[in-house]
Amino acid sequence: MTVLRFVLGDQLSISLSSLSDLDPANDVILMAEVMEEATYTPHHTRKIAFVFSAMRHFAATMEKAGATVRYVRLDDTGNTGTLRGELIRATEDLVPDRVVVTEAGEWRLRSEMAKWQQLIGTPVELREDDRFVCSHEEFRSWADGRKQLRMEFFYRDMRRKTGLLMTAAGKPEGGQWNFDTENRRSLPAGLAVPKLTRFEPDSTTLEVLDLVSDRFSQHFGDLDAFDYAVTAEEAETALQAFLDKRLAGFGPYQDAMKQGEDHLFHAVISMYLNVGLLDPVSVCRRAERAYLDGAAPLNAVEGFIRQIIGWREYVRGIYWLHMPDYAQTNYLEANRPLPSFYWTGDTKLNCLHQAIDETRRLAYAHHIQRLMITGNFALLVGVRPQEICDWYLAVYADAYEWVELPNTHGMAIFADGGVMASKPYAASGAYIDRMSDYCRGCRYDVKQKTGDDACPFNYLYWNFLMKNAEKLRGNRRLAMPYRTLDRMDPDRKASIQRDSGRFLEELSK
Ligand code: FAD
Ligand code: DLZ
Ligand code: SF4
Repeated sequence: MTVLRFVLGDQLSISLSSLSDLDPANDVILMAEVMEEATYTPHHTRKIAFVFSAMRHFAATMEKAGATVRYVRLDDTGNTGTLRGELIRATEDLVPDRVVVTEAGEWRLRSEMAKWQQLIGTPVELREDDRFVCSHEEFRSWADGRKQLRMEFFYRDMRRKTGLLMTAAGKPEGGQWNFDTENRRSLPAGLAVPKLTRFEPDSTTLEVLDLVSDRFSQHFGDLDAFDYAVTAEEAETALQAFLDKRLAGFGPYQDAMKQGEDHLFHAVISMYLNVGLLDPVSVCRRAERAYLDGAAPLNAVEGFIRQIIGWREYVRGIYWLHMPDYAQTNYLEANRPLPSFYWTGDTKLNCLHQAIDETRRLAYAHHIQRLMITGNFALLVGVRPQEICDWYLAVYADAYEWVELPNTHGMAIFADGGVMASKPYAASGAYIDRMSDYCRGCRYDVKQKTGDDACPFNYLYWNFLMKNAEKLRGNRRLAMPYRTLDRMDPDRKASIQRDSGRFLEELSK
């Protein structure tokens, strides 16, 4: 009895639900590099290379373990270019008794999967993706009846469920759930930042790099000096280097930004977690161990674990709870096209230039760059939700809609009207100046509030609050800025509107 087990490019985990009862003697694993998945959004070339190389390495690992893999390369003759086409071809060739597949992470593909059985006329068993702490069902029942779905309360439940950083008495380690008051510091001058571990491309990766530079030359992003981990073992090495050298600094400096330091104290593991090369709970247990061994302080370890069992699980829950309608909302009625410099980095606003340039080089930018630089700017100038979401989905190596969309649509641009965030993450230049050294190298002056040389974030921030007053004034967390606005001198208000009008007009050209 042959079972065809279809494994997608972000399902590269030996413990995957669709492989749990693999019979290597009879079953066939199907994996396919297809144009449709590589182009449904114009993915960064580094992301395509990473996914294809990791897929090829995973197939080789499975074959070494005795499994039979039908691996379809992008340039193989007969490649239909779609996952459904490859499924049809494989079922016609192999005539399996049934197909087993773990549900896709993105709504687009998950809803297509529901039609596969009818399409091929063979039973298709869709299995839950159990590489997460919280199932769809569990999130739904957590959300049921709650007025507000705040991450902090969800996170506490995930701590209780996993037992991570919990005492024997069932209390949070250190007597608090959250140590962020000890975090969010700016970088002290001269602080040395450990370098990231590089992985030299092997012959498989080199072949993929040639393929990608040949077939996707029109896509955004640099492919030079590709150095990602592409196997579970390499991802494990990358994680270990983070735990040894950067975890202790993760807490205090997780919101800091510095020109020329692309990763600072971040883990740089999201792309590995999201394709399954690392397991989220194991990663957290390793960080917890570092705390228990005295190698990293509690504020850093708790903050790191919160990102994974808190934020990562929570955004996935929100996505599946509200899709497909979630992607359609536009609470602030934002209607501006995405400025073209998001694709080139060609802007005089140095913070934006740095964040976009890093994104182009590495398919990576850390959270605060995504939220408070590119996200904040899109929020303040009112970029159309779909255009900014499509950009984030395309440009980051870790981008899959289940995690990208709530972070962008909800957290960064408030297009969901507050499902995710209790207020818009809008900030003026003062925040960027406090958390980075970008302003020193900028043509604009962050201290100036109005006029040609003033930092555009300064007037755009107040302009945003004025423009959206009807929708935002009632938000208690914005009471203070609205009080300041109400007391503001009318001349100052007029110059804010004038400067913003001029800037936005220029942006539209
Ligand atoms: P670290 O800062 O070291 O954090 C450790 C891990 O925690 C990450 O690897 C990630 O798995 C998890 N994590 C941290 N913050 C979040 C979060 N807000 N949501 C989900 N997981 C989180 N993350 C993605 O994985 N894919 C995306 O497409 C994505 N798009 C984003 C878009 C916007 C506008 C914003 C503001 C954030 C986005 N994030 C996304 C979340 C976050 O920015 C990245 O997970 C993080 O920058 C990855 O780098 P790191 O591994 O060095 O993370
Ligand atoms: C991201 C990606 C890319 C670039 N290419 C492929 C591919 O050729 N074949 C494949 O099976 N998966 C690919 N992926 C990952 C899928 O896009 C991902 O499985 C869906 O977006 C669902 O999360
Ligand atoms: Fe960005 Fe304003 Fe600072 Fe320039 S001055 S880097 S635009 S915050």
